[in-house]
Amino acid sequence: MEPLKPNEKINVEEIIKDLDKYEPRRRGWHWRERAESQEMGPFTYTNISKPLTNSVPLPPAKYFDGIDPQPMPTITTEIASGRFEDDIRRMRMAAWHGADHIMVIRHMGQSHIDGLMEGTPQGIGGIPVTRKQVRAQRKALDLIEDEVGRPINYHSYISGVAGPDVAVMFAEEGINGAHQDPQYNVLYRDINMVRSFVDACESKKVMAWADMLQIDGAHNANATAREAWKVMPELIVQHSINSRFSEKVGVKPENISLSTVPPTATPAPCVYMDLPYAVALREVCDRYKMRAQMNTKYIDSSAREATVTHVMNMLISTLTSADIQSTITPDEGRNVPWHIYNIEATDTAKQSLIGMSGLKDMVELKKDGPLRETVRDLKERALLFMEEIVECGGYFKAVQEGFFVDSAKYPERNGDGIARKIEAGVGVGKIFERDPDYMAPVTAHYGYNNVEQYGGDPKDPAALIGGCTFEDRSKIVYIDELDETDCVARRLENTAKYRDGHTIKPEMEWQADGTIMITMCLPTHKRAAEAAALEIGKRMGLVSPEVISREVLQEAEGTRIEMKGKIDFDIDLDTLEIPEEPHYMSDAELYHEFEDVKHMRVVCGTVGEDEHSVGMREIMNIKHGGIEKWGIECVYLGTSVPVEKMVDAAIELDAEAILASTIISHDNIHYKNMKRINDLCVEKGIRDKVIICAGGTQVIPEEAVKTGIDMGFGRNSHGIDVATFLAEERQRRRGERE
Ligand code: Z97
Repeated sequence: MEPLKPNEKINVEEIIKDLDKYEPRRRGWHWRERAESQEMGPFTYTNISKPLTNSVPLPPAKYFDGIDPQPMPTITTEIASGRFEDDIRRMRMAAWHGADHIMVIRHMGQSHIDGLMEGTPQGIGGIPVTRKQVRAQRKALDLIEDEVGRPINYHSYISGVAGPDVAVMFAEEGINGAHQDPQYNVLYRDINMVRSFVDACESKKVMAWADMLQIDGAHNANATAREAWKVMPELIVQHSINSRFSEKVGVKPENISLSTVPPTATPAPCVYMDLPYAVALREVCDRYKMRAQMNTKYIDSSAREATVTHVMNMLISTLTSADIQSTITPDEGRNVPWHIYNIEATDTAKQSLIGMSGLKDMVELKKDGPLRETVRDLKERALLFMEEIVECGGYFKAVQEGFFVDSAKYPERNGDGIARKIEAGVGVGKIFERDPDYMAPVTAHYGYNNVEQYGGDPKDPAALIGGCTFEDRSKIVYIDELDETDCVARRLENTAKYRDGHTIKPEMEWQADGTIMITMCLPTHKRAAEAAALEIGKRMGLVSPEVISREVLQEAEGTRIEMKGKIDFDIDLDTLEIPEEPHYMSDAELYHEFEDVKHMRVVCGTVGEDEHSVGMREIMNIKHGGIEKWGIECVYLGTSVPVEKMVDAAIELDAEAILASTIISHDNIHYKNMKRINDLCVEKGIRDKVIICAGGTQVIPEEAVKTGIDMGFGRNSHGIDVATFLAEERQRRRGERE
């Protein structure tokens, strides 16, 4: 496909064309690379990764020529809209903001489906993961990674009763990372434990062959436990079990990543509790990578509060380590998986990690005191937990006895752990011993392939059939769609008119969903505020208004409400008058013009019978970015300055410009005064020497220039507007600019 153009939408229809012929360009995970130069703009960083070729920098970067330093950790964004085609556009936005690990959340409960799903059905809370969907998204990411100039890792889940099938499909399709942890199946999906661990051998072997990064599922214990922070010893145990098991199957330690989560959040003293846990985990599991995600157990519907939790979690990542910083959507509490929150969270991660980079060069974790004591305590508890698993007869027995996700801090027990029976669960009894004449002429198979009896080579078992799908892609069976109605083609048909570049509708989740969010402060108590908000939504014409967040400002005085709703009309861009973007010179260009090229003196004042002074001062004074900032010398003549005095002062002081403020507009006196200044300058023979500008709230620039002056500045004009004009006008007069 043609490379993407930054100012053109990604063409999803093109991406899904000829998907049967698409071949992934690589396998394996990609880590960010350290930038050769740690200098960027005016700053020296300690550990930034290679910059992107196309990106959206953080908003204040505009003060520094738009630099966009990228931290070293990979940044994950989790995407869960339910329509994979809309997710493709979301991925592109996220990549431009700095995400390079796209984690596709799957439709809830896919774990229970014993086989591959096909086609592109719509999902709830994620997408049904299918070959067509991953192929389309990996193909889109190929284009997106070329556009941003950094490889992007694509990720989903190898969990559930179809784990090995999904693993093979992911290996075939060049998927770069996946969650794989048999404990997840057992504890949270009630899948038979024997089946889960046997399947995990097969899945992990395939993942190892495909060089995928494996992320475990231990974080679910924290999210599920009644008192989440109490499972800290167990979290260490779960991470250790899956990691060692994976290594034994053949996964390289550097491809094993722990899904670690700070176990608590405010109002707990969370850093005090979470930091020792993070240190203990990293010390016990020091061979592996850390994928840090934020706490999502204790979170409400306030994006502000969730963002603070996210940032505090990243403080812990910075004080310890994180190879991958996950972001989730820090608004998980309100369960609205919207584009804007993927981007916000990615920006929050980038901003925090860059802001805190180098912290450890200055701050050291104490080697004694409560930190070390708690670290030791947690490690001992984890070790005792492990020992008790062995004593009771092994992992399966321990699960049966409810060792896991118990809400007490080990070795205390509440007896409320998730207990599963060895002889029960989804897929029970579906493990069969291999027959003596069993034969598996495939690559990356766990255990013996038994190909010798048919003349095969155990080192290359698939050679017996001329290669399996890993060697010969033509053997992959690509199924396009199974359902003619629940599929991407139908959905794209329904939204076709919104892709013509002319018609738009707001969207949060899916193309043209029409969703908008409104924030309001209602001066009443919470229940009344909610009801009032819905009424406001109705009267505004919103379809299905729904309050998604409420925060008490004060019981009687007010409630902050966030409400979503849909609009049911389109906007035709062709009917809009879109004003041109204001144009400004950069700080550097302005400093150069007024400091290096030539000093500029200007005379300023409010003309006529006009005592207003605030506007003129704002334009002059450095405090709010007035023109003094760039070295322009302002001689202020005061208010109610006669026109003659303005012009005479310009002559006496050899000023290059006259800046006249004129607020009063009765009888068009403002324009009349502008004309008088211009005429007087002509009369006195200095018109070609001075630049004349006039400003005020009632000034319309087009009308102002009709009076003969050079420029007018209306409402909302600032120092930068005036300085840019003065510099450019001067350059025009020097013949350096058209
Ligand atoms: C995360 N924030 O980082 P199904 N396997 C594992 C999982 O953790 C999950 C699934 C499968 C979270 C994202 C929670 N994780 C969401 C190890 C889900 C999901 O729903 O069982 O079919 O798959 O992962």
